[in-house]
Amino acid sequence: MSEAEIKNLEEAFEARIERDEKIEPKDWMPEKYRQTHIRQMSQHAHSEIIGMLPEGNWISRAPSLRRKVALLAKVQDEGGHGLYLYSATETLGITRDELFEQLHSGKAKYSSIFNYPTLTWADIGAIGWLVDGAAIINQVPLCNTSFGPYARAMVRVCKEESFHQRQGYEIMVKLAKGAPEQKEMAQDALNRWWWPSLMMLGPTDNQSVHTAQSMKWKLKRKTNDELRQQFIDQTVPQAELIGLKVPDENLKWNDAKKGYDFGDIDWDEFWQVVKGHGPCNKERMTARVSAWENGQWVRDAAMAHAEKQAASLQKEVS
Ligand code: BYC
Repeated sequence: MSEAEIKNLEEAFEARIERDEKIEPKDWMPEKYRQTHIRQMSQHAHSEIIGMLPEGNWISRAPSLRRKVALLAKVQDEGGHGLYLYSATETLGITRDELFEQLHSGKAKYSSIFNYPTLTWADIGAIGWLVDGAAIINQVPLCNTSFGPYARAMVRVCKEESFHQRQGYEIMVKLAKGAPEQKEMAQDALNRWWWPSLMMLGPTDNQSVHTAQSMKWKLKRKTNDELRQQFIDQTVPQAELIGLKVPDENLKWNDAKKGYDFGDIDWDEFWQVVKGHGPCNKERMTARVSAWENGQWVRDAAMAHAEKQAASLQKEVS
């Protein structure tokens, strides 16, 4: 294709983005748009799958049958989100095997938040309330993202995330209103998960390498800092309502900006975790890789069954 032809295609593409048209898998798109989507969508899929691990840890130790059923459903939903997102990413011309290879070799990232341990039952409450809460704030704008399959996957994901957030907050409400030891447990979980939840929304806008281009392509509809501010403004009153204290001495309502001012985030900690040196990075990857290896016989059996079915169908036809 000549340079002039490519330029025409690029202009037509930018015009479609400008008109808020959805870009579909078979449409022409710039290679960088395709690669950026593979990067973000696959990281999102990996986060869902790795995110099942810290919570899965508590399924067998949930304090009641009702809590166990709710947690089981939540973790299953996350498996489902991973599957929609892998399928949506595959429409961009990369295979599932390649995506898993990128995760297992450490080439692809997944969310920093899942490298922290779940030490008590209150952590399950804190994850639902804070982590799913931050995820909803990040993902609602993604329902309107420019790439069709990602936007459509996000609609269902967000509906399920809102149930996840409620089940988490409900756990926190119960603990905060319970015995002093239970309230203490809830406060301790909030203390440990608050800052990592703020980090989860990504580096500050002046440190974010991808935001400017992703905003132009309408992949991202809000910047990392905008999402973080929204998360803080939404969550602080929820903590106050149940008598818990957000662990930030500098947190203060700012009437002029109609939002909270907040303390400094420890970005060194964030980058350490992203680079593989968080408290549970090794544990998470080991669990993930061994699940993949131990599941080889299931994939082999499924393939053998599919081949057998195809062969017998072929026989019937001929
Ligand atoms: N962790 O230029 P930036 C869930 C990386 S799952 C690790 O701002 P971008 C849930 C970033 O990838 C929630 N890495 O990037 C599941 C980039 O590195 P590369 C997951 C991070 O993409 C189970 C570099 O830092 N949600 O909801 O414009 C239970 C520079 O960053 C992180 C999604 O994935 C991080 N936190 O913005 C409960 C949502 N942040 O790729 C809940 C979709 C940044 O150049 N993703 N990095 O090597 C996004 O919205 C965006 O990708 C981000 C980052 C806001 C995360």
